[in-house]
Amino acid sequence: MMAEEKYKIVVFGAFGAGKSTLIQTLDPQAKHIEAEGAGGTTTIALDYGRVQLGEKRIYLYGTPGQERFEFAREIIGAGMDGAILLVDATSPVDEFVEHLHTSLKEEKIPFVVFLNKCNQVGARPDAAQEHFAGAETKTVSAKDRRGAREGLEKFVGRLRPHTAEKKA
Ligand SMILES: Nc1nc2c(ncn2[C@@H]2O[C@H](COP(=O)(O)OP(=O)(O)OP(=O)(O)O)[C@@H](O)[C@H]2O)c(=O)[nH]1
Ligand SMILES: [Mg+2]
Repeated sequence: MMAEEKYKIVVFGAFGAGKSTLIQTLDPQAKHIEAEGAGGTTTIALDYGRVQLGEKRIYLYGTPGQERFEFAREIIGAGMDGAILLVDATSPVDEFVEHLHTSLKEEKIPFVVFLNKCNQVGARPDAAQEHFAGAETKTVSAKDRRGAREGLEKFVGRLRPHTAEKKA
């Protein structure tokens, strides 16, 4: 039997940054718990998808972007092997995104910053990149499967697989 490495990767980011879109693009069969929100749907619990990259099996969890769901983010994030901080590059980095960024650093979670919506007019990935200086960043569109897979593969390449000692 082929050895399989497992990874739990959690996607964080502000309301509407594109977390659900990213997971749906990476796994078209992804599942999602949502509600009607202002101007569309919003994640109220989580997204869940799976991606196979060679021998690596990636379990992807998306978190709600609204600030009041901090408790959900804590539960979904428990035992993660790595995180994607998904940032909307069409708007300035705000306090909430900075809070997510600081939390990942404080908890010493390996993370990559995906600068999203780079296919959209008005995207300023350069400004966001400057903000996250020192972190691994990648410009993406959550709608572009190839770029998203590439970014995920590169990031997971520097992680250690999931082990039983971590709480799931
Ligand atoms: N142009 C463009 N639009 C995007 C991209 N990614 C997401 N969107 C759009 O942005 C909107 C919000 O995307 P979602 O994936 O629902 O965002 P989310 O981060 O899951 O939002 P919450 O669950 O409410 O926190 C949707 O209308 C998407 O179609 C992108 O790369 N480019
Ligand atoms: Mg969502």
